[in-house]
Amino acid sequence: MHEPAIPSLTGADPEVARLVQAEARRQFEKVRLIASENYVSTAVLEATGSVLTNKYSEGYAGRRYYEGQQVVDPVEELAVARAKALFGADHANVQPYSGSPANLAVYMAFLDPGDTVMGMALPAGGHLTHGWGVSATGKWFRSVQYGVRKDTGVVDLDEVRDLARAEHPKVIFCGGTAIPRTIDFPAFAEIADEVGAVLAADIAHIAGLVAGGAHPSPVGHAQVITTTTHKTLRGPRGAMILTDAAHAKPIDKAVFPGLQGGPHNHTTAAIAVALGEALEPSFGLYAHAIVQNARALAVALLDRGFDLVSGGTDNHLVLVDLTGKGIAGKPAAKALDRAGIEANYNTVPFDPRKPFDPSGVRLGTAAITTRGLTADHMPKIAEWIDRAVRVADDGPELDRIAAEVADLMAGYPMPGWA
Ligand code: DSN
Repeated sequence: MHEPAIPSLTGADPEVARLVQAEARRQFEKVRLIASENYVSTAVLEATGSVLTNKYSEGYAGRRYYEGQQVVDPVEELAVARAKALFGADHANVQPYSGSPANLAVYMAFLDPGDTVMGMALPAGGHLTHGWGVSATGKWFRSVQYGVRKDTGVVDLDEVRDLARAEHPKVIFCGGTAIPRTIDFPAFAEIADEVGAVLAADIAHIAGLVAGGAHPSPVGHAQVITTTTHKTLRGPRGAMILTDAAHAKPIDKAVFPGLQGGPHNHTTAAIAVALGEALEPSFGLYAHAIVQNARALAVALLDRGFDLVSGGTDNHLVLVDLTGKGIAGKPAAKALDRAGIEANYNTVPFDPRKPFDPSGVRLGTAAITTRGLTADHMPKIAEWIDRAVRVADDGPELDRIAAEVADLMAGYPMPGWA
């Protein structure tokens, strides 16, 4: 049953309530390996579902355009203070609705349309909003894109330096969505500094690892840091922008009134709760356990003959190139899903296939680590993945794997399910 219980919803709208219960059960029974997903705590769920959703509060604490901010102001101030304390940043803006709006605020703050931005190409592991062609950031700005080295699968810092010297971007983005290795923030900072660019580190995927000391921090290297709050950081769906003192004002102006109206105060409260949880010493143990699990999963997959981009992982994420297994990413992800293992198909660097049916699947360990799985479980998960991609067309066999998966997960509690 969904936790907290939803009796009012069940009475008022049984159709939606049934779907919410079904989703909670689905999340309980599966091995969830989507690298950008997690399970929030019941406290975060309660804050998200609170009456704070009823309030409008354009502006910032003490400078709002609507009255009645006696409660919302301290909520936002708490979230900001906790964000600054957790990451050691000069300034935090907790209002961006999600990761893409947070990144758009960086453009709004430091670029004019047509100016040059540099980011990691989407198929190499970047994000749409780092200047990829189909995104507004690639259409309305002049975008130059870097990738990874073909021989190592790791960010090509020589290419980054050469491109920056040649193209003089005003903003350089580092970070992305499918980068299994440590991001070298000091090296990016040196390059940005040389060409006079603002360095924006998008740490959406690794924010929880940074907070928990399991990945180096960009603070002190990147003037601007964007992150979602719902991936490894384990908060509600939302985002934050951290800056040094010199870049605070343009970012605040870009978020409001530049791009957004009223912040989602129920989300702000839930972000404050999640940041409070991340400030607890146990969160450091969680962050390190995520990495241990990803490393163990990578080793177990390599033992079973899977090719991994960059040969392994330093963080929460494993990018599997399925070319050698004779199956494409999309049918593999669909077979895995039926087998109770949730993943997303993903391009791999230099992918000869199309983005809607690419060569890889992306796996992450943040959610299963929240459930309490350890490195000892990873060989079993690799075995299930191996079996599922081998029998991708055999529905009954995939169902048998799903039953085994559900059996394991039944022993590991899920916040949000009682
Ligand atoms: N959709 C997110 C992810 O899965 O990485 C990035 O925006």
